Amino acid sequence: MDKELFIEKFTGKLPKDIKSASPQQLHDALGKTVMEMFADRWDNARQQHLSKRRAAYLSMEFLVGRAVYNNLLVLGIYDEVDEAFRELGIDLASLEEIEDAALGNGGLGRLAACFLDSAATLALPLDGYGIRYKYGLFKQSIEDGFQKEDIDDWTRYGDPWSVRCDEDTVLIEYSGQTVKAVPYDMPVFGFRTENVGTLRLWQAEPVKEFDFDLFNKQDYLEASREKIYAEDISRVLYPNDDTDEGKKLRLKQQYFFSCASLTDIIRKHKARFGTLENLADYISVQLNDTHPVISIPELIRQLVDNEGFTFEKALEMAKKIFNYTNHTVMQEALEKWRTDLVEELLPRIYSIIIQINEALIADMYAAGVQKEKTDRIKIIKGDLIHMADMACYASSHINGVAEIHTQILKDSVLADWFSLAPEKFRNETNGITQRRWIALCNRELSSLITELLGDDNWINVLDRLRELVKFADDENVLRRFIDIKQGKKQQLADFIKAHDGIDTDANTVFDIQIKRLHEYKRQLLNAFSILWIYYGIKDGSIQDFTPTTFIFGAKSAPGYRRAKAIIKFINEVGRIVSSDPDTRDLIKVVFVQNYNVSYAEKLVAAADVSEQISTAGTEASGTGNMKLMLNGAVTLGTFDGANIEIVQEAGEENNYIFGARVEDLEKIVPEYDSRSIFANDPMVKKVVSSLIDGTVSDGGSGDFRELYTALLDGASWHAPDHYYLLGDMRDYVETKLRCIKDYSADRHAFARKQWLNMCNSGKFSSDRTIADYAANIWGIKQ
Ligand code: 26Q
Repeated sequence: MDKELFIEKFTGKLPKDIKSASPQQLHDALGKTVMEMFADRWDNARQQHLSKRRAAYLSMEFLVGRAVYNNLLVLGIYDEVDEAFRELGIDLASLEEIEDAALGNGGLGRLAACFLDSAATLALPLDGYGIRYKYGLFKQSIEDGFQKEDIDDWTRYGDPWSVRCDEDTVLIEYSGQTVKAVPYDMPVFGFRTENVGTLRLWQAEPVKEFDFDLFNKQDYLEASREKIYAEDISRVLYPNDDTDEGKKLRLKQQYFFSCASLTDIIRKHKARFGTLENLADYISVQLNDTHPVISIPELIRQLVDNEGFTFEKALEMAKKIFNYTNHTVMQEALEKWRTDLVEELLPRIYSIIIQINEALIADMYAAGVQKEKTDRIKIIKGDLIHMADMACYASSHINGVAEIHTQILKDSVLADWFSLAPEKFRNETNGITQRRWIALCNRELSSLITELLGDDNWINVLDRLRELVKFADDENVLRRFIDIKQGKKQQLADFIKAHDGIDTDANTVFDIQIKRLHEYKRQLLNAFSILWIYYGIKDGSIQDFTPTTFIFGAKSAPGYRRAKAIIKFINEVGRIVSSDPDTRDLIKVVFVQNYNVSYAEKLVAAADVSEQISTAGTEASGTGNMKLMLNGAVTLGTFDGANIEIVQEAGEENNYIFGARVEDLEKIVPEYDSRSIFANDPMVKKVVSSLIDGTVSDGGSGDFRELYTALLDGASWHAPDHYYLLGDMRDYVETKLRCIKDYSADRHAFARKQWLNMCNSGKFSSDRTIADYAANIWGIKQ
């Protein structure tokens, strides 16, 4: 980078008195400068992508987080820009005030962002398509222990990392409404390559801004109606990451970006080839869960209605073009749309879905499939359209996101489809990008790795970390590793103090659980274990407990009552242990506010222990587990999702695994009686009873009693203790206590385990995942 030129361009965009510039102004000027500097590179890469077979990743969520630091890092100009800033007397760290782009809920959205990073870095022609929500995932604060939500206006101070492309606007038609989809493109810079991917996010706008006739007739509200109604479509990200509420606006969102993206793909193809006959040879479309599955009838609609293809030919092409990834085994999350809703909003799409359904039934008949089975897998069942069945029927490849998850898909969730088309199924174990999740967020540990390996090409080839296994018994290296971890813990403690106003002690064990709040992820079990330890210290059954800070970061869907009650409960447990002089120096509970990508970067680097405690068989994969491992944390977890593969790579002896496994649960569940555990294990009884015995307060809402009842009596929609908290509790606490004891008993032996986790995390690079998708699903090349 030419530093002088950079400074000239950059300062040209700032007020004369640079020191008076606000972080927002600095960010805007920096973003624009970098975008200018790399505009040609991006242009070239775009042309390249269009010249060969390429893939498109369709996702309702891209949880990209903060762009600025990551872009500087991957462009290889971080240090130079940092230096230039210092010469100018300004601080690069002040840009921490810039909002995260939280255009996703959690794992599925963050995975999409990691995939784009990896594909760009591997010089693969992959581009993302999604929605440019005006408001991302809500901003969370904690008040009196309760979650409060506020809007997340992420572009409040501008968005220098996007380019609006009016010329590629698409018109989207619903019955009774037409809106514009205007694309905003974000560059996805590859690391050490000229390749740049594009994330194209569509924004909804009215065809007509304002109706002057109505205005003149003094109907002011009506004059702006069309605008408001259009903009509603991309106004806000749905904050649910599980249950399908079947909301009309969400269906509109799905159709909005599916139609816009396919139109874009078709336009570009036609511009290059003048025909669509060879479309399937040049494009592969990945459907990120069922959310974009309406793309299937939409592609067929465009081919048939606009391009003169027969339905049969269009369906055959769709089957070649689409692939489907499933991210969850929860039945509630498999999307189903009411036929009358789809018919009312998208009549033509509805008629095509009927045709696809008929084609499916005819195919099954011809193949001699029994009627009962066809009835189970057909797309329209009763008055519901089953999006996962449509995806399975019209996709070339179907994949799960970890070995165990893919097995569960084959055995149960999609068993009928597996029996009909086993060749379509693949496993693609998730991964994370090591650029953001260590090189950027843990520069200290990265420097040590680079020094020991002699160069930094591990940032492209993460498997090279294995070469560091030999240092596991090197006192000196371990000492430095421990010091780095200590430094990251102190940085986190300082940040928590500044951000949340809470004191923590970096000399304690940092035990961290960060993920969306869900019953199946069992944050409640973690809270119970802390209470257990508290009571154990009080009654003397637990002695010499090593001081530990239990850190939680999680957002609950705003309408998910139990999850919100669990947040309050965690904070109540925190209050109890901190207000008791017997424990206040031993246990600290911190629930950080507004956990997001940027907070995650600080938390993963500082963790000693990674809590991954979902009920076996419920977490499809998990990706936070990989981030914590990569930064040298041990996993305290169940045999679930990618934990299984983590332990396979890093060794069971270097992690802390507990609890029932899927095969155990299959036997246990039919006869499971949480009440008998409650009655027979006094400590289980004591901690669970705390929900209702006056120990803690839910502010009079009755929510804690509801949690209690759910554990012991169940509810109309589930059996008692559906997620097996009581069953796993004793083993969990014992394993946790052993883990914490190991930490203080021999800090070096524990650091050795942590080190070995880092060394063996190479498999979990999303570079590996993406290389596999590229070779085996998309058929795209560098
Ligand atoms: C569906 C219908 C209506 C409204 C919302 C939804 C919805 C939205 C988001 C359903 C699911 C999601 C997100 C799911 C998700 O993040 N799953 C996670 O995906 C990760 C990446 O594969 C896995 O690692 C996690 O295990 C899985 O929970």
